[in-house]
Amino acid sequence: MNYKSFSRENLPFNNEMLSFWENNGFLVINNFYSETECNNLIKRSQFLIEKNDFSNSNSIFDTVSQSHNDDTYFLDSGDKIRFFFEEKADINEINSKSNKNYIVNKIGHALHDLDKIFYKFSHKVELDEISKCIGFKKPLLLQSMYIFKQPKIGGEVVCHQDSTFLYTEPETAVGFWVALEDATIENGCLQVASGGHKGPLRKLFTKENGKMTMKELNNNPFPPTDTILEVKKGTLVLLHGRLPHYSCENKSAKSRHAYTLHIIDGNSIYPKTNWLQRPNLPLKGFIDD
Ligand SMILES: O=C(O)CCC(=O)C(=O)O
Repeated sequence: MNYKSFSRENLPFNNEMLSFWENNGFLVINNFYSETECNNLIKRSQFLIEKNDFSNSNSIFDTVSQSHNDDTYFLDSGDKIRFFFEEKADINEINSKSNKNYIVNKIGHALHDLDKIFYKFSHKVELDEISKCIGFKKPLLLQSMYIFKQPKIGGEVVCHQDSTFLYTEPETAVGFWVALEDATIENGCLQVASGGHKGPLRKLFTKENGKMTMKELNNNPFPPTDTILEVKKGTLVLLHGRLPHYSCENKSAKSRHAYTLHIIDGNSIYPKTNWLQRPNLPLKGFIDD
């Protein structure tokens, strides 16, 4: 499906943006971040990788096999900065030392609070305004991820709804996804099921008896991901927590770096059964109180 994108000049939301968001469950805002802001974040991710010692790490992030789900390195990462590898990367001693920038699939999940460069990128007054325009009373930044989609080996992100993993009562999760490099069909851009946020939540990733379980809530298949979001560097994409979305493997020679931030409303209940818990790091809004 073709879709309309909007520009920074349209902010804060006009009526057309609001009705696009309500009807489709996503919204694309071009040139939201400058080239320099994107480059600074890319450089920072490289710095964080260089600084980190990977010799004892082996946590792979793979949404196909979901092998990370029982992994305490992953499950304890909600209030930390942790590094996860590509499933197809050759994680050996040499690559873990001298090819570090190529083997990482993503960094998560509290970059927005713990790193000063990511903090600045994430805590923006315009993001606060957008969240209020789409109905948030008390936006809280819950999770951040730097996703690399490495050339040739960048893994698929299987079709999912974000509320499966970041559940509140009532459901409030929204994703702010930023292209740090041009995202195309070749390097694994986002693909969404336009309007699919109006369907039910299909699954819930929940802690039961101390173990994470993927519980089926509704077995209706997702509608097809009919909209390919090929976007330029600096574009911001808003994703409703119920919107089915996916990105394919990157078989091309170009990486597809992206940064994604998920927020919830502080006026909702955040159950203890969610995988992401931040016992030592209270959630914050976009702007300092
Ligand atoms: O960047 C991707 O490929 C997937 C991102 C995603 O699923 C999300 O931000 O919720």
